[in-house]
Order: sequence, then C-alpha cells, then structure tokens
Amino acid sequence: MSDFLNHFRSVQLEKAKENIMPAQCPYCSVQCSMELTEERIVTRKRYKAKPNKQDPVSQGRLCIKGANAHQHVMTDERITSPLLKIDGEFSPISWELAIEYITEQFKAIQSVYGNDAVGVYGGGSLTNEEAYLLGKFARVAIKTKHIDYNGRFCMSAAASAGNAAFGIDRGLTNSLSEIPDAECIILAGTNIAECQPTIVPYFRQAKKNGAFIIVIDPRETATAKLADLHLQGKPGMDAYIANAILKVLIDEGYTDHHFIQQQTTGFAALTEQLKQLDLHELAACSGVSAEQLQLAAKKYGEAKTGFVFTARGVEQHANGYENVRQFINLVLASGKIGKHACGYGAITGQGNGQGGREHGQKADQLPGYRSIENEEHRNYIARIWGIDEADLPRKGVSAYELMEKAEQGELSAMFIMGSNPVVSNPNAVFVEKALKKLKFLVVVDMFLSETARLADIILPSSSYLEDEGTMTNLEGRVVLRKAERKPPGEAKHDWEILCSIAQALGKPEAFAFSSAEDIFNELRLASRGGIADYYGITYDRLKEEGVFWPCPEPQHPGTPRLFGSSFAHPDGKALFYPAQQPELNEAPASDYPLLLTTGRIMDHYLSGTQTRRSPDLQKRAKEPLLEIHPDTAVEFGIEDNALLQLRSRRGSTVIRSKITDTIRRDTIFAPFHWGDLQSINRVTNPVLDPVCRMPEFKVCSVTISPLIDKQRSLPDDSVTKADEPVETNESLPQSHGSAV
Ligand SMILES: Nc1nc2c(c(=O)[nH]1)N[C@H]1C(S)=C(S)[C@@H](COP(=O)(O)OP(=O)(O)OC[C@H]3O[C@@H](n4cnc5c(=O)[nH]c(N)nc54)[C@H](O)[C@@H]3O)O[C@H]1N2
Ligand SMILES: Nc1nc2c(c(=O)[nH]1)N[C@H]1C(S)=C(S)[C@@H](COP(=O)(O)OP(=O)(O)OC[C@H]3O[C@@H](n4cnc5c(=O)[nH]c(N)nc54)[C@H](O)[C@@H]3O)O[C@H]1N2
Ligand code: SF4
Ligand SMILES: [Mo]
Repeated sequence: MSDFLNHFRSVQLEKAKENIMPAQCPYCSVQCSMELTEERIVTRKRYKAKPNKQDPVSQGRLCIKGANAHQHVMTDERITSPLLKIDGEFSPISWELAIEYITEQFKAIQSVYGNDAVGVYGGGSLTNEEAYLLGKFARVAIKTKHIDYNGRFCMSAAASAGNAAFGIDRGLTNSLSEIPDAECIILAGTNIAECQPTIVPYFRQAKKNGAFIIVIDPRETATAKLADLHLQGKPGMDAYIANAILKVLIDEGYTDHHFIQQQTTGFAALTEQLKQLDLHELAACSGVSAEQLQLAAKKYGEAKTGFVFTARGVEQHANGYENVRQFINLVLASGKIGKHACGYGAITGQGNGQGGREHGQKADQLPGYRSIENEEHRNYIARIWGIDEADLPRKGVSAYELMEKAEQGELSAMFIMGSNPVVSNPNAVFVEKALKKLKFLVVVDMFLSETARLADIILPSSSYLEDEGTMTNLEGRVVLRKAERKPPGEAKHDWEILCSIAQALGKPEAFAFSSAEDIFNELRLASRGGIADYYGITYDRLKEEGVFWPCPEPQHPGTPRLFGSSFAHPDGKALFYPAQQPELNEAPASDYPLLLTTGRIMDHYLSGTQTRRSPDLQKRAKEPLLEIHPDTAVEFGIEDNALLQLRSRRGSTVIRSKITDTIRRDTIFAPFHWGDLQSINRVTNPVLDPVCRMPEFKVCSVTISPLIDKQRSLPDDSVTKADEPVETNESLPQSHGSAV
C-alpha cells in the first residue's frame, strides 16, 4: 500500500475518535444548548458546535457567538495555575501557597482596618450555585458587608422597578412561546437582533401572524428593521415617550377600567398629572413626532394582546428606575398582563443575569430574593448558614461605590470573581486608579483580563465547557448546564476556590461541598419561602426542559406565566408610578455638543475578554467603531473609517469612525467591548440612579475631533515635512492582555 493510502487510513481511523460534549453557550440570557464535537485528526483537534434541536427556547438555533464560544476555551491564553505578582511580574505558585497567602492577607488587613475593609465583586456569568456561594462566602467567611456584582450595571433598574410595581422581579412575566400570539409588541431600548439573536424568530412569527411592532431606539438597529413603527427618540428621553403614549391611551379611552380598578393602585393621581402635560411638548422634548406617538398608542391600545419589553437602552440611566416604571404604567393601564400573550419583560442580559440577581451577591440581598435588612429574612438565612443573626452583616454599597470606597481608602482589599470592572465600569480611568490603590487585589478569571493585570494574585477558573451548574434564563426558566471537559492545568471551578479559601478562613463545615448539586440543594433550602423560590427544583427535574421559578414544592409544575390571578404585593395589586420628565444629567453644551450612547455589537460580548480571544469573532470585528451621522461628520470634519478622538469631561478615547445615516444627528454610538485606550468607559458618566444605583451608561455629552487634523497638519506651503504625522488606515493595536 502506498504511503499516501497508509496515511489516509490512519487519518480516517483517528477521525473516528470523536468526542461529543453537551454544552450550553456561556454568553447571553437565552442560554442556547448545543453539542460540541471534538474531532481529532492525527494530533490536530477540530471543534464544531451543533445547535440542539430539542432546546425548547432556542429551538435549534445558535448565533455566531455561541457557535464560536469554544475558541476562547481552547486558546493557550488560559491561565492554568495560580499566579502571584512579584516585582510587577506574575509567577506560577501552588494552590496551597495561594490560599495561604490570600487568607493571611485578608486576616492582616481585617485586623487593622476591620472586616468591611475587604470587598467582594461578583458577576452574572457565575452559575446559581456559585453566585449563591459567593454571597455566603462574603458574609460568612470574609464577614464583610461589602459585596456587589456587575449585574448592578445590567439589571438593577428593571429589577427595582419590577419589585416596586409588581412585588416581584423576574425578567419576562411570560414564556417566550407566547410572543407569536401578541398583536402589538413594544421593544424599548432593546436590540434583540444583535443581543439575543436566537429569539428573533418568535417576533418574526408574531409579525407573520399580524402583530404591529414598535421599536424605540435612537439608532435604526437590526431590531428596528423588524418594526412597523420606529420611534427614533433622543437618548435619555424615554420617560417623555412613555408618558406621551400613556396620555393618548387615557385620552382616547384605550385603558382597561375594570383591570385598573380591581388590580392596581395609583391610577387616579397619575391621570390628573397627565392632564397637565402637553402632547406636543412631550413630543418636542423626546425627538419623536406627536403623530408617531399617537400611532404607537393607538396600535398598543387597540390590540387585544401585547407585550412591552425594555432593556438597557431604557434602563442604563441615572433615572433608569423611573424610566422602567413609566413603561410598566403602559402595561398596567392597558390591562395587558397576567393573560395569554400579554405581559412585560426586561430582557435579561448575561447568561445568568436572572439567577445571579436572586441569590445574594447583591449588596442588600440574601438568597431567594430575601432582603438583608428584613429581620425575619435574616433569621431564616442565619439558621441555614449556621450562624447567629447578629453576625450576619447588614447591607453594603453598590458596584461603582465599591470603587469609590477603594479610591477613598475605605476598602483595602478586593476579591473579584467573574467580572472585568476596569473595562465595564463607568469612568474607567478613575476605576483603574482606585483598584491600583488597594493594598491587596485577588482576581479569579480564565484570562489575564485588564482587571487581572492589576491583581496581586490571580486564581485560574474553569470555563462553561468545564463547570456544571444551573443558570436561569431570561424567562425565569432554570436550566442545568452540563459540562464534561476537564479544566486545563490546575484551573479549578469557582465553587471549589471559594470552598478552599473559606475553609482556610476557619469555616470548614459551612463550606464542605463536594459538587455543584450539593450547593444547589442548600440553595433550594435557602430560597424556600422566598420570592425566588427554587425549593421544588432538583437536578433530576432539570434533565429536560428546565423549570420556571417560583417552584415551591417538588410536585409543583413551576410558573411560566406570572400574575394570572394577582400581583405579589400583600394586597395583590400592582402600583402605578407618577409621571416623570427628567432632565438630561449632562445636556449638550458648546464644548461637548454631542450625545454619546454606548452598547453592543453582535460579534463581541461585554468587556470582550472572551470574544476577543476567539479568532473567528475577532476577525469579524477587530476594533470599536463610532457611529456618526453623515451631517454630523461633515460638521466635525470627520471622514469615514478615520481615527478620531472622543472626549468628555472625564476622559478621552481613540476610535475609528463609521459614518451611517442610521443614527440621529445629535447622537453618536460606540460599543464597549474593548479595553485600554479603546475603552469607551473612559468617557462615560458615573452618576448613579438614586434608587437602584445604575450608572448613566446610555447618555453623556461629548465632543469629537479628527485624531489627525489634515487642515492643521498641513504646513503653510502645503508641503508635508518628513517628521509630520500622516493619516494611515492601519488598525490600532488591539487591547489583548498578553498571553501568560
Ligand atoms: N452580542 C452581544 N449580545 C449580548 C451582550 C453583548 O455584550 N454582546 N451582552 C448581554 C448583556 S449582559 C446585556 S445587558 C444585553 C443588552 O442588550 P441590549 O440592552 O439590547 O443592548 P445595548 O446595545 O446595550 O442597548 C440596546 C439599545 O439601546 C439603544 N439606546 C441607547 N440609548 C438609548 C436611550 O436613551 N433610549 C432608548 N430607548 N434606547 C437607547 C441603543 O442604540 C441600543 O440599540 O445583551 C446581552 N447580549
Ligand atoms: N459603556 C457601557 N458599559 C457597560 C455597559 C454598557 O452598555 N455600556 N453594560 C454593562 C453591563 S449590562 C454589564 S452586564 C457589564 C459586564 O461587564 P463585566 O462584568 O466586565 O463582564 P465580562 O466581560 O463578562 O467579564 C467577565 C470576566 O470574567 C471572566 N469570566 C467569565 N466567566 C467566568 C466564570 O464563570 N468564572 C470566573 N471566575 N470568571 C469568568 C471573563 O474572562 C471576564 O474577564 O458591563 C457594563 N458596562
Ligand atoms: S450568545 Fe445568546 S443567542 Fe447567541 S448562542 Fe449564546 S445564548 Fe444563544
Ligand atoms: Mo448586562
């Protein structure tokens, strides 16, 4: 047999060595499941992700991020052992030394500055088990009141509004399967086509069935292309839009009087307020015409079924809480909730953005959505945790405020697990400075992220292909993520890391877990009787379609639709909120005349730590692009695809232009998936919502100028000298953390 045939045979034989792993995408809140096939051809490995047709949510779809997610897992940039910084350089050390060093440092700092001098910062990518354990770790092992997480920047406005209006905060009040039956759908500040692409077919089906879709967004996004009506308002003006629609609903008699009377409070006062408002004034402030607002109200009002959805466009404002309340007012006034194809939804962001906000990694919260300031709740959780209620810390401060405390010297150490705050916090230059002031910083991550670079010690964690656990999707459906791969090198699961440190801190019994399921069984008890009650959910029950919470008993079927008979407040009623017309926190001024809004693009995820390490995703979007209207570009002397400087009162960034007429003239847009000089958060405004402490990510006033001003750089005689800068089209260097 020829050499060639021999070789071919052996390749065929090796190829048969396929390994098929069940997996679940680590990125957004849809949590699409898939099968990942590992094919070994001689020594080379090749991976292919195949969507799971049985998945009841994605129905056999994956988006580009999910299909390529394994790439970051397989890179040689993974951290594979604990790394200690000595003289500015990271060196591998053993786990034993790492744990000893961390516990000794925490103890030393706490003995001088008190227990609250150590802060804990978590994330919405952590499984329910790990989010739960992180809360317990902070309060029982570290004994600090200071714990918060990146969901503060994500779901806090919607969560606080849902709790206040309905008495419960669950992303969607209904399952996605009801969407196709809705007659009118309002999508306010949500770009599902890029951010939750696999749920778009539910909306397409609704449209086929005759639904009227309204999108509210300052940009004509891929989602806006689905719309029958696009209200392209100014950023920060959602309350005006919602109030204008509500005013028309009331004036034209589209409200549901019976529902309002039986199931709500606060409508009469709101009606009086709205009478004083002028539709044309609201329209002028919002940047949307009165006719369009009237049409939106007519369509939503006339529809027998319908949904209102909000996401970060409406919520990430210093008045995000109030914005969401204004949109919930529309739902309540029309009575479209608690019935088939009628409801409200705050489209959850991160993979476990929902579960991550229910079980205690928030400053004021205990598991099961219990409150840390409620005596009964404190007693219940103290009992589960085997501690005295008096030893349970009280509430701490929010995520950005932790950074302020670090900067002021009130926090001396921080433990960050599952977040990259240097890129994702507002006012990033300040945040980096604050973290550098800490005496001791521990970061648990898979990569040398921009934040991990600042750490004194980095602990290597496992990825979504390696770490089993439950996640709660945007519908409130709890699903079990299977993970069969072994973590590389000495990387460990987050829960294992937490247990080791807690045990070394003297809490062996409270952290004696041997599997994720073990932790889940304690979480079930801790959540029992709470708002987010998981008691009836078991790993066994999660083998198929998942279970919607609340699920108080093992025999309970779970709750796909909320508020069928009543709301969750003690009187069973939902609450209207007074009409608000907030001023912009930073109005355009002569030196900062443009409004900057920020958000996402399809190909990258959050601070980009993972997607920038996936070659196929990185190829599709190498650097951030600033969307600018053609007229604005002319006014500011900006050419297409040119580098420019973007400045606000807080800092500046360098970014390339993308001239497009899909954005308003007064607004520019940039994604936030890059770090260092390309981080858009160097300019964003850290002013916080007084109720939920959400920062103003979605609007601040800025100015732009060409990085290389051709007019200015031309000398008088129009001859370019050899040493003068000339414009090039070369990409800026990418902001990867360097490989370890
Ligand atoms: N591809 C991708 N998908 C993701 C993520 C990702 O990073 N990349 N992240 C996940 C996470 S954690 C989250 S939170 C979600 C976020 O999902 P979305 O909230 O849908 O995403 P954003 O792009 O932040 O904002 C949505 C839209 O709000 C618009 N907007 C900006 N300012 C305003 C305003 O003042 N009013 C209104 N009405 N609209 C405004 C923007 O133009 C944008 O199109 O996505 C999840 N999915
Ligand atoms: N300008 C602007 N800024 C924003 C937003 C915006 O719209 N505009 N949106 C905000 C929103 S909604 C969000 S959710 C935040 C998110 O921002 P971040 O919290 O920074 O989110 P990620 O980029 O997911 O960071 C997760 C980090 O943890 C690591 N990681 C991932 N999974 C795990 C895990 O299971 N365990 C451990 N230990 N590590 C893990 C990743 O490698 C990465 O370094 O950004 C916010 N910042
Ligand atoms: S990013 Fe979201 S929509 Fe895309 S595959 Fe992952 S979970 Fe599904
Ligand atoms: Mo988010």
